[in-house]
Amino acid sequence: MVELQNYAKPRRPTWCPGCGDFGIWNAIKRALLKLELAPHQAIIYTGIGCGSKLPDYMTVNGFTSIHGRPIPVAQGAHLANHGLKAIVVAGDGDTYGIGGNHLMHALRRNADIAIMVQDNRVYGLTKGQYSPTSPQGFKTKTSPPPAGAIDRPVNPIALAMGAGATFVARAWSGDLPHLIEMMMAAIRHRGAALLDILQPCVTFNPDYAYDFYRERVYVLEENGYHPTDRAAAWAKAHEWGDRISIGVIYRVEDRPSYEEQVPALEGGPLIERGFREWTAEDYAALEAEFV
Ligand SMILES: Cc1ncc(C[n+]2csc(CCOP(=O)(O)OP(=O)(O)O)c2C)c(N)n1
Ligand code: SF4
Repeated sequence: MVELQNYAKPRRPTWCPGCGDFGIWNAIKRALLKLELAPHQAIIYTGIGCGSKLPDYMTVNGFTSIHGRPIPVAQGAHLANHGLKAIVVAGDGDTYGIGGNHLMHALRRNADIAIMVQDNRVYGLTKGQYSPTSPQGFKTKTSPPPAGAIDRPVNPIALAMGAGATFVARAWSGDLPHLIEMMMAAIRHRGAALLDILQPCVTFNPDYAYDFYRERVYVLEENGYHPTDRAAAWAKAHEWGDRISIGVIYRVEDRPSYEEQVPALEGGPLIERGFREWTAEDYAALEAEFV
């Protein structure tokens, strides 16, 4: 039987005290445990960012890609071994900025990956530049006063719905039981799941920390909300201000994943099927065709 300590590692996170990454780190271990996924049955792909250090601090398969690229790396690796649960954990800069193109295509393909975004609305690791989800007017070294950030922020929920996502949810790192539920639902989902996790960066974005979210968030599941109603979900996607919903905002249940539709994967994960030795005749046939 798997236990919580199976995911533990004797290494202390270097995150600032109070960082929301601690909640995400605690929640993912518990979500894997509740799903009875042993460390060798899942893999966490990350990019580069404060939060992307997460697999360093737990026992699980991990793949640190480069900034903005964990999604395509996960998609490729998942084609080779779709028997392993694929989870991407990366920052808002990583996922909605430099990796935004990859996000869109993974969602429309319904690639079987749970994408969890540590959305602190700032670039943490590189010391506080504004990010795609930073509010207008946010003043940083790259969005200096008097105007601050001029761009309108990305709306992750509407972006994902527009891209054809079949699972779109929001959680926040200060509500651990609910975050665990959302992570479990995202991992269980058949196809691509986007889970936007509101996460305080207490060092570079202190105005959007614990008090801000605690005063505003409410749980959709407790309010009779049905995530299969697209029109209601679209309206919910644009609710942001005094009230911020957390929960599954939109879900399509009957669409097959990308991997389920790839004919070459019908016989099971490629990695388990061995490799055929190439003969001299195979090479000769290839040469005759292309040279
Ligand atoms: C291709 C590339 N561009 C830029 C960087 C520099 N860089 C590293 S992390 C980062 C942003 C981190 O912000 P985010 O992804 O939101 O994660 P956080 O640190 O806030 O968790 C940037 C711009 C890089 N490492 N590689
Ligand atoms: S800089 Fe921000 S995101 Fe990075 S560890 Fe510190 S509080 Fe967390």
